[in-house]
Amino acid sequence: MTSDRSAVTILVPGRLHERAAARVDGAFRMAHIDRADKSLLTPDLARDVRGIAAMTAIDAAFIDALPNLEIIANFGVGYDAVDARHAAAKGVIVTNTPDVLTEEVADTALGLLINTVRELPRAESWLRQGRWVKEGPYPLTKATLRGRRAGIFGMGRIGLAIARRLEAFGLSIAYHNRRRVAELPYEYHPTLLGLASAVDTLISVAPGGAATDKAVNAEVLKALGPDGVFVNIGRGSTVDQEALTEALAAGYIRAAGLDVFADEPNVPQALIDLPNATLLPHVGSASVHTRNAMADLVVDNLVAWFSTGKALTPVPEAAAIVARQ
Ligand code: 8YV
Repeated sequence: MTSDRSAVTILVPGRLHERAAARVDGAFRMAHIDRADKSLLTPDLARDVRGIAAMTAIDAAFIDALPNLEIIANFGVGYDAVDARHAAAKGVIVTNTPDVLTEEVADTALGLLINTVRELPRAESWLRQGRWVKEGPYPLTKATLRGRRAGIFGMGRIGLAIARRLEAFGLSIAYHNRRRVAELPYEYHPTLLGLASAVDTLISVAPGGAATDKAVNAEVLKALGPDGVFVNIGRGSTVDQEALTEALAAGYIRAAGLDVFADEPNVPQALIDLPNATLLPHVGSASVHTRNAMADLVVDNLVAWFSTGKALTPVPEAAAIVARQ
């Protein structure tokens, strides 16, 4: 534990939310480098860094280059870009930003689902382009939410918040998760393919990482059927993006709504060209309100760690680590 926080060096590699950076600067000694690359560290800086506030990937080599590192505070609930297992093995705690973004991301998921099924962005373009006046009403949408069976891939906090909303919309709900979640009234499927076969609307909220890499593949997509809708609000890595593009182009499924992509911010032109893809630039949690709350939680974790020796929201890999004196 540390009594004088202003003597603690917190490294900010790359871009960080403005409010988080301002608070880090006020409470600690903040250092900045352009990216999380060990070749940018001077020997003095490498020795001094005790914490990182990160909105970028932190790999094992970077962790290894910082001998006095104690904590990596990740901006975001998803921390697949941080090598948390390696950090934990070295006694470095990793924190993320759960809860404060749950409702915002669930709201976005529902908006994206409705936009995808009812073609609202295209209908708005119809009006803006003057086609309502010239050509008449926007064509009736082939798809509807009515009667849809929703399947949620990833039943964590956000998955549950989406399920509650879908219930209010009158949809039936099933889910796939690593484990069945006790006391949930929704039908559980032990495999993703089993879930996809049982529903026509698959919403992925699953975290990134090796266990979910390209889990939503051609077979899973085809199992949704020709009226199938796929929505992704989790991570782009969980989907075989080429297979998805092919499924949309060939009509194996009806439509997809995507907030996340395999190689952000790069979205393949083939996907952009598809009229049955509704695409958002990773805005799930992106309101001023929610990003401020996430920024505060990043810094509150650092402050708590260096003043009490306990982080507020450690990720599971790091939960057992206790502060160095
Ligand atoms: C943010 C997210 O876009 O929390 C997450 O896991 O994906 C988003 O809320 C991201 O953290 C910003 O870097």
